[in-house]
Amino acid sequence: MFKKILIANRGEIACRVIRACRDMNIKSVAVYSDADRDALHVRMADVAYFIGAPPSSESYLRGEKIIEAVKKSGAEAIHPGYGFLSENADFVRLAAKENIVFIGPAPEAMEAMGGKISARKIAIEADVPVVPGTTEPLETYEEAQRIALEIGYPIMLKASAGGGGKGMRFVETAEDLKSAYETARGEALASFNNDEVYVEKAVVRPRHIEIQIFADKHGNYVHLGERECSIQRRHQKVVEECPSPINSKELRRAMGESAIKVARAVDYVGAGTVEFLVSDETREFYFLEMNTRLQVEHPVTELVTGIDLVREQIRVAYGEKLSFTQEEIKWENHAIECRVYAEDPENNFLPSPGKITRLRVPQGGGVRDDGGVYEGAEVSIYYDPMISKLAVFGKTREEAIDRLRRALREYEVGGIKTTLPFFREIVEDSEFISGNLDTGFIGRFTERKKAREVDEAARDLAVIAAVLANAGERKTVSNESDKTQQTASRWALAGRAAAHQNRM
Ligand code: MV4
Repeated sequence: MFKKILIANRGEIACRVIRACRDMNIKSVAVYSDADRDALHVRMADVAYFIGAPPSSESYLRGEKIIEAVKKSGAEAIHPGYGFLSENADFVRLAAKENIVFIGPAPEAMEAMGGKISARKIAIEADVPVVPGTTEPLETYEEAQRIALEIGYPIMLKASAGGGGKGMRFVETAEDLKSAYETARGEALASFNNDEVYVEKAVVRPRHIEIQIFADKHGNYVHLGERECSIQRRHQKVVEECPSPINSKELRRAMGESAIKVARAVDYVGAGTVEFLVSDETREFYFLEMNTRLQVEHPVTELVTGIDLVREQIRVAYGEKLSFTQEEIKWENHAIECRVYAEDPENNFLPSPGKITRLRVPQGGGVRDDGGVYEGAEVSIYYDPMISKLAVFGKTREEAIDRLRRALREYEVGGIKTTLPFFREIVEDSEFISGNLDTGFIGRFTERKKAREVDEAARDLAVIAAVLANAGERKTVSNESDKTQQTASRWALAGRAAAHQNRM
């Protein structure tokens, strides 16, 4: 086995990988920027190398700096985590030139799945269902018009290089096409330096369900089931679970087989995720894209299958065969994960950097917290403000939700704002509890929350009005006007205080 691995990442995922290394008696090497001198991953690793200034472009994205650290440290392999260089084919080639093992797929597989149009073509050739639409970039607006009419509105315009919803437009009718086409292309060019867009038929109320796959260098392919990731805010996942509330044996097997077909088509090696849209009405599924990395939400799959995905990544990269067969994979229990961010849910989820003055992490049965910070640590403005992933499991989805409520109640973070209060509301939401999850969930949830707050404010006002009116009446019947007025204003104050408390 490898003796030393460099982790080309930071935050919780660097800590997660360091833990796997330690479990396997492999030495870990961290890299860090100026902003991360005191970061948890640096403290946890066996050794750490400084790689540059705080902006990612001057540190965690500098391939040559990281290769230099690998050579100095004597590490044999690089674990890229997610984000940063994890899907950068040129970086994989740079490592290969220096005889360093990249823990992930070959650069060709990465490139084949890098563009959405290219990925769609591969899926179609592999006989995997895709959403009806084009397999070439649109040349002109007129072409978009013709195709949209052919497949029927509503449609989606998507940037081939897209991600995070950039360059993506939902188009309801033909009237909206022209401006949507132009803004999608403009946004794609500005964001990805590539203005290729294509058309897909819009799936109504889709669910986002993805399949975890794994392959070794000996041609063995397995799938580890699905993750439901339909709860997203601005195209960022916030809650993920396994199994999907709409899981059935048949759907899992069909989606799993399709995912493996896509992976085989590019000779995939390692951990990968194949994303699908699933129609909530018909349960039909359509290939969306493949992510050629370990995903943020991998813990829910680990909790349900009992497989350590990072350990398996390391074994496979070393050349070992998968440690399990498809038949040996069993799905037990139900797991749910919340991404805890240093963001203010009361202020449009604005990042809330700063010093963590207090940290109490939930513990006990069925709880796993993958964190990247400690009490006293700083949350920097330079990177993604996710501070931890709180994952729980229970025998059933209901039990998992109860566990999640308990864990969220135990969780305390001081000094910065976090998304914990937002999750405490989600776990009480009737649609969430019933598993009625689709891509419109957060929108509807936010509307319900607003309506509730308006209701509460109206009720508080009614209480205050009633108290004041009552005081006014008493004033007219009695003649102790001074005393009554004092009583009335005290009641009004109490009313306002109660109203205020209600909203906390
Ligand atoms: C779609 C879609 C409906 N129809 N594609 C793709 C990337 C993801 N970030 C948003 N995507 C969507 N693609 C077709 N043909 C609806 C969405 C979508 C969505 C998907 C999953 C989770 C949340 C979402 C929120 C808005 C739109």
